[in-house]
Parts: sequence; C-alpha cells; structure tokens
Amino acid sequence: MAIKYYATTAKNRSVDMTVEEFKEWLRLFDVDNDGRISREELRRAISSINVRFSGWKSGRGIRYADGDGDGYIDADEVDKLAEFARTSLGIRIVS
Ligand SMILES: [Ca+2]
Ligand SMILES: [Ca+2]
Repeated sequence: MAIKYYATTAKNRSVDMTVEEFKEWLRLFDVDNDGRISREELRRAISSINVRFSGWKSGRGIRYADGDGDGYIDADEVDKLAEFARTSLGIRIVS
C-alpha cells in the first residue's frame, strides 16, 4: 500500500485514499507506537507528501482534530484529522 501510495505522489500532488487507508498511512508515522499521533509525527507525515509549511500545517491539524485538547490525535479523533487532510492537504478521502 505504502509503495503504491508514494508512486502516486511522485506523479501527482493529489492523492486518493479511503479513510481506512488514511489511518493505515498515519500509523506508519506513529514512530513511538503509542497509538496516537503527536504534532511531530504529523509534521513528518505531511512533509512526506511534499506539502509545504508542514510545521505550521501540523499545528493547525492538531488544533483542528484534537477534540480533548491533550495535544495528540488518538483513534477517536482520526476521522476529524481525515477531514483536515481533505480540506488542507490535498488528500482526497474517497469512500
Ligand atoms: Ca505516537
Ligand atoms: Ca486528543
């Protein structure tokens, strides 16, 4: 999945994923494996798809999706992050 994903990105800035694929993709960046996405992990995810201003956008994404305000995106908040990715990162979430 990841390889196909990166191949697509190289040719084309916009990326199609299902919400499930989006979650799986994010999991690749959960480097400390705590099941949550920190701002730094999100920044790496964003810069991996060549979106500019990844530091700034990761901060915005966390603020957008972090419903309980703990600074991390957990499993319950990922759907909201998918919405952010769709509107701000050029990832097309298909169903
Ligand atoms: Ca993590
Ligand atoms: Ca949270």
